[in-house]
Amino acid sequence: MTKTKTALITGVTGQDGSYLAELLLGKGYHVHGIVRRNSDFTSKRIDHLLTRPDFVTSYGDVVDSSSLHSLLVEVKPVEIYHLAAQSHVGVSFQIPDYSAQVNALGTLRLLNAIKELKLDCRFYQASTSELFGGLPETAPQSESTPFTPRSPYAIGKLFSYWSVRNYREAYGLHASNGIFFNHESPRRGKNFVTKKISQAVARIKQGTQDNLRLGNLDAERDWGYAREYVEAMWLMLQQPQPNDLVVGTGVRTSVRRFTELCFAEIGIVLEWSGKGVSEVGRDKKTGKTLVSVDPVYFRATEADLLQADPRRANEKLKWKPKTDVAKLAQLMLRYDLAHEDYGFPDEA
Ligand code: NAP
Ligand code: G4F
Repeated sequence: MTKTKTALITGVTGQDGSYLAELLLGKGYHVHGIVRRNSDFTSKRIDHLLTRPDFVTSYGDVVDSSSLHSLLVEVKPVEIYHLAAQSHVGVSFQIPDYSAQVNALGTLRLLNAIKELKLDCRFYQASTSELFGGLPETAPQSESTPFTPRSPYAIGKLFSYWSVRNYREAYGLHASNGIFFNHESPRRGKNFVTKKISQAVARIKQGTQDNLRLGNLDAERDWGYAREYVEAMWLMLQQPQPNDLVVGTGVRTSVRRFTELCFAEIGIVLEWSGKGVSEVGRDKKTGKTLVSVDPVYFRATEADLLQADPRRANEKLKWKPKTDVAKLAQLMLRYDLAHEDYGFPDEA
């Protein structure tokens, strides 16, 4: 009889955590999710899983070593997916110390607990394209592109990246960094740019919002679909050897273009005029200003251009994303037209 595998997910209430939990449950794993204490429930993305006997959650926090240690002893996972983070780059400029506590030291705490407990498990760390810093001259970015992090978020994640490599080399842990480029979905947090745009466009269509204020329209990102990307996380832990791999689509799109794609879904063609903070996007038919620039969303330092060179991961994992950015904008917009909040069934 084969023994059921138990996987532990930190950040299970987040976008990726919820998709990963679904994927692993579908593969027959027992899934144990770590949930941090908040002033209210944050389980919207996993509510549909909470009644399953093979899905369990416990309170824990990656800034609390004792909770991590106790959970590892109790759960004895064979795979750990460490997704918990203060994941907002812009916000990390406002709470740099906390962002480092979570994004840098949180990983170290987990790695060290695994080492101390001599736990026989595989470890995935949610690394990020933000490590590259988005300098246009380095694009597209691969595993061999130098790291030039440009935010407290990215600097914390760089510490985590090297901690994973160090524990792998020093103690032989099967620990991997998934250097993932941006991935979005209807479950994306509402203060990330794609979801902010798709939700605003849906509300404009429904007459409950007037216009949309954005920051840097020129920033370019390599946007994929989160539901697909969690499979690459799992595949990384199925490899005989741990590795650090870049995962993305290889295609870059500006914030301005993503905005156009969403408006096109409701039949509006945007016409842009003005420059910098004076730039606006108007409805070509009516002339109404629908998009304007608000410097409050600018970052002190920006990653201008992130575009993956994902060839190594495609080859090693035999995996490629299927959803392009136009399809992604469409599925997010359609979801937001039908739902005011997360909830299920969603985009499937
Ligand atoms: P997300 O939706 O913001 O989810 C973050 C998760 O971390 C949430 O479950 C959150 O809990 C939890 N968390 C935050 N602080 C915590 C703490 N101190 N202790 C325990 N849990 C904590 O992020 P995501 O988009 O799913 O991303 C998952 C991971 O991948 C993150 O590490 C992110 O930095 C990384 N990443 C994401 C992308 C992307 O494009 N999505 C790309 C590269 C890397 P609450 O629900 O209570 O807030
Ligand atoms: O959606 P964003 O906030 O995502 P960002 O900063 O690229 O970070 C995301 O992807 C990373 C991987 O590269 C992850 F590691 C990280 O955890 C997170 O998931 O911003 C995307 C771009 C930025 O250039 C930002 O300046 O959009 C620009 N932007 C323009 N207006 C805006 C806005 N971003 C936000 N959040 N809100 C705006 O109004």
